[in-house]
Amino acid sequence: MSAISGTKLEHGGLFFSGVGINMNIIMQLLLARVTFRFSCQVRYFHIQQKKLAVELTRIRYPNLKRGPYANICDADISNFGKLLPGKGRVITDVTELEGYNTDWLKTCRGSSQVVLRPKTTEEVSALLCYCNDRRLAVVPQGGNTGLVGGSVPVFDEVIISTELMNNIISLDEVSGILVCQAGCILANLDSYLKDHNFTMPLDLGAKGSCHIGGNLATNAGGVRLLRYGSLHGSILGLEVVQANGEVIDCLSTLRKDNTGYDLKQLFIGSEGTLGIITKAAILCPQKPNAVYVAFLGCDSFNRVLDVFQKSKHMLGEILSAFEFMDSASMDVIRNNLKMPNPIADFPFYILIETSGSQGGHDEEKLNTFLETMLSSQLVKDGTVATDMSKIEALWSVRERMAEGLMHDGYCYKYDVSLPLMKFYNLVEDMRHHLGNRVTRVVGYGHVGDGNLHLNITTPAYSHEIMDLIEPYVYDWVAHHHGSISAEHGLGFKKKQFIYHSKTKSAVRLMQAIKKVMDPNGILNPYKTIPDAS
Ligand code: FAD
Ligand code: 2HG
Ligand code: ZN
Repeated sequence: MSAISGTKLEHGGLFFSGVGINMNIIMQLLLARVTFRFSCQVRYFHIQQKKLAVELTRIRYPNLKRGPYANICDADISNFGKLLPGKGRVITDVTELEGYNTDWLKTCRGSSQVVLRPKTTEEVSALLCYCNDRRLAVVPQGGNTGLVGGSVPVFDEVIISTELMNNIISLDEVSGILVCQAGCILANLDSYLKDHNFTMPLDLGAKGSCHIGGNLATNAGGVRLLRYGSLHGSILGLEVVQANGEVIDCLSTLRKDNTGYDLKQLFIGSEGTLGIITKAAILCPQKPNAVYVAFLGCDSFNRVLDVFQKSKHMLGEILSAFEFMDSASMDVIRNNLKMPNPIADFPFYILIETSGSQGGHDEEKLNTFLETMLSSQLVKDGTVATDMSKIEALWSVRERMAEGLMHDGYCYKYDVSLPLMKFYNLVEDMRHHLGNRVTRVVGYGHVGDGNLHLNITTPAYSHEIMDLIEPYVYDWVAHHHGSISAEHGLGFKKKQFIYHSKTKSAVRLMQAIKKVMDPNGILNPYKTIPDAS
């Protein structure tokens, strides 16, 4: 990758020199806008599954017991073929199954013998009705980019993939309401919307692979949550198929609809345990006309927090992302991905994005803000990108962290919410706790949302290291009144720690809801909530 050559930030001001008209900058901005549409078609890298032998989950976790489900037989495969006629709809080839059985992190591997690829809601309904009658356990799967082992089987569950459910159904160009099938890839939806002057209210590093159904099932957060809020607010309606095959049509496209319980909210974040999401109605914001990204260096985490506070005050409504990473994270980018640090070395880095409707207005605000940050020494150095290729280059330093960490071998991944004052203490404490037994302990994440990504790596998986980290990390988070899962969910890996963030009575209610909606427990067993027994 070539060096990033965004506009250099210097105290006293090369950047956006003053408030007067600067033709050079206006040309740059115009260019950025013109290239925007084209670049978004190609900007996303598809996340590849590398071919590595990953230990089977049932072997790595020998205490697990397979649930009371039926074993799949030849007659089932043949019946699936009748329900899904045509080529490539029922996959049983062992080599092809590998990718569906293994999670993106290469930490969980199931041994499912079949992947089913429906195209319509009716087909999903027929498949679930069949599996429920036969007591065959099922894993719903979208882009398989989940980070908590929720998207792959633990034993031999049938995989129902939404890959072929990728139709955009409608876009209301007045209200910005998009209706689509669950298997649409997030980046494709965003590209489509950009052509119509809208954007998705959600953005994350896995956008080139993850499906909107998977995003909803995990209630994914990502880098735009600070601006557009959680999916609980942007989703107007859902169509979902229940475990017994019954279709629940809550696909409202109304902004206001207070008629009875808001059932769609139950499915958002339910990680495939309550139903399979087949369609969604999404309220999409207007595409911003002007986007700028600043990448800044700071001396301490307290300075990062000061800059965050000032950015809310001074950038106000145009602030669309506030991300941070520490110097150990930058080492991953440099050493494992061979990408350059866009600025000089600092203990902490901040990525700030602004999105607005008027370039000149945003430019003036950002300029004043950055001048203030530099003159007050809260920020020591930085670079600003105004055109799309440089903006993407800066974002990739942050967004490719998860990929970079994988080069170390095994990654112990924690995604927690913490009060900002305690936020970085966890990383420091964990470094102290683990000493030189691990390759590295890094901290980065969505400061704007109080969401820390703590990652620890070792050359290979080690039970001893795992025992040192868990439950220590969860006790730490609970002690500081945080959440043990901010945005990735609980999936397979974190389900037993739910009590660190939820009360016994809350979990009991979840179990009761699960029992009503999936009495045979066929939907994504071994995930998200502990069994009632
Ligand atoms: P999958 O991984 O296939 O499935 C995830 C869960 O949803 C599983 O439990 C599965 O059973 C269930 N599921 C999938 N589809 C359906 C459906 N149609 N109906 C019901 N259940 C279903 N997450 C964030 O929140 N924020 C981030 O910033 C972020 N960045 C990431 C960056 C990278 C590089 C990677 C690899 C992952 C990142 N993630 C992030 C995690 C992941 O991308 C999200 O959880 C995403 O929403 C998962 O979507 P998916 O289609 O890949 O779902
Ligand atoms: C991100 O914000 C994702 O980049 C992944 O949520 C976080 O790698 C992680 O821990
Ligand atoms: Zn994240």
